Amino acid sequence: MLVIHDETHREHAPVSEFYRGRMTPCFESPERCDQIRQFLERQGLATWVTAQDFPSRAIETVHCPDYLEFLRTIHPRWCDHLIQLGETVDPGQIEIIPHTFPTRNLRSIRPQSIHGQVGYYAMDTASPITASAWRATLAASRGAIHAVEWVQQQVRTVFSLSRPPGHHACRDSYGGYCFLNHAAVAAQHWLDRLAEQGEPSGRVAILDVDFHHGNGTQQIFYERSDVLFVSIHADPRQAYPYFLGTADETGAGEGRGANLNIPLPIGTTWEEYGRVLERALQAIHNFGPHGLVISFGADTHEEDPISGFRLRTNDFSAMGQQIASLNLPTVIIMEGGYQYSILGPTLAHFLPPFP
Ligand code: SP5
Ligand code: ZN
Repeated sequence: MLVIHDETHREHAPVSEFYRGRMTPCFESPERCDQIRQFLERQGLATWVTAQDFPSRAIETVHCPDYLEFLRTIHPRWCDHLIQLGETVDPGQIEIIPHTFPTRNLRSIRPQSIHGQVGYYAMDTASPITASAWRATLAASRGAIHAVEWVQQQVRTVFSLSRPPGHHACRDSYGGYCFLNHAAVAAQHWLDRLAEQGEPSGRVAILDVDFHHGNGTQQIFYERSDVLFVSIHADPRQAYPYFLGTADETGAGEGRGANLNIPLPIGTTWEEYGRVLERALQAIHNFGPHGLVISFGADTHEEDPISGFRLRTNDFSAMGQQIASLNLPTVIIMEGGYQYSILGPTLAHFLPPFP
């Protein structure tokens, strides 16, 4: 398996997130990628490639300019603000977390205040912005773009091993540890490349098998017919992101019918998961895409500390086999998964069925 990886992610190492009314350790850490890399290396399962920069407009297409400007500049601006208040600041130690949000009864207009801006673009208090969040998330999106370049070169499957994850990031908001939506970037870059190659009516499917609903990916493509979004996830009545991900969200406008959510209850085992995966794959097959992007989360594993499904390590072989039987050029993007010890074994079961 060709695996794209870049060490830049290590610079983004958030220490704590605000959760359940207190600061708690952040599980979304560099150790996640380290564990997977070491395990795949030891098993001889990967051919490693470093993420490179390719000319692409995909990030600018799926995200808003003001949001990208915010992500790029917020950390230094926040540090300057603290210095002006007379604080002694070590930027490497500063993590930004919002405290006020433009909910329904306020006006959702980008405010002047730096505190207001963070709340304006954030969806939760559990996604700290570190000094290197922008560099790391940009490197991860670069990996996704590079992965698409490889599947254009006759490589059937490419895995982009990266973090922070991406599927909760919307056109202009961040959350769930995600800042740029790498799966959306990959799909967009793929369509752009198909158009360049004389295929203006290209189609790409995104299959999201992370435990959490990929609200960002859904939002980005909700009104588009060229991208089918299919997600199997914990019922939002029981799990993050709480406010999106029900089965009646099927797309709008041109995108009507191009969004399929399959929510499952906490406690779901492979028996039920494998059945609904068949349904998801049938929908992708019917869509007839040129390529497939997988948002892969290892947080469906029974040992994940923040989730609630009961998949076992072996089940990921079956999952890989089922998805690989679609026989499509495939880009796999790393999303969640927080039990460090099972991350390597889980990927080592999921990846091999792909050609
Ligand atoms: C990509 C992904 O899997 N994001 C998941 C985001 C879920 N965040 C909401 C739950 C936060 C739970 N954090 C527990 C950490 C304890 N220190
Ligand atoms: Zn997740």
